[in-house]
Amino acid sequence: MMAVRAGVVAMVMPLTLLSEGALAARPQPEPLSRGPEPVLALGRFAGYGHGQTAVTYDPKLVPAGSAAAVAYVPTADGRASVQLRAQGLLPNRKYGAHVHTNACGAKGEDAGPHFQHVQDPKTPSTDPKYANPRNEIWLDLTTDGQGNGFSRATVERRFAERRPHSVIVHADHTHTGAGHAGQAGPRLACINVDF
Ligand SMILES: [Cu+2]
Repeated sequence: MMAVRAGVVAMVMPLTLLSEGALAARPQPEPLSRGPEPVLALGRFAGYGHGQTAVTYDPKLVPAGSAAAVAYVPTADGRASVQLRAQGLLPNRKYGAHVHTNACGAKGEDAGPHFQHVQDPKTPSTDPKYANPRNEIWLDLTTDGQGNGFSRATVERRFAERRPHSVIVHADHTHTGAGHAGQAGPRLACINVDF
């Protein structure tokens, strides 16, 4: 415990000194050109309610009290990474997950369709030309023996004017064949993400 605390102090102290003393005396460097800020959503699953980040619609498969984190990290090459981490789900189970257009609501359907870079004129979109993991963001995961899971997807084009608002967790891994591409069974849970 003491060693850890000493280590943290050692890391923080020079930064404090720099910001208060040395840095102020120097000419300020040119601001770095930066992309959009990363976004992190973090919540424990519970029933729907105003301001609830993580909503479960099926507590048997996504138990109340289990948790999820979604990170959206723009990268220097103009793309972005989306990561989903879940904790406390059922052990050794496959879950589907995607980025959806709307915020979480009282029902799973409220989150709307999958976010698509190029929008399928037909709804629901089950054409693999549109419903595929390059045009959509798929975050399927398989939990370990403790019910923990992780997945990551690359977003080829960063979200701009048209932004998604949630990640939906589904009962099955995502199908890919024509006629049912993108489908992954019932909507079990939803995480609001301010992409
Ligand atoms: Cu979905």
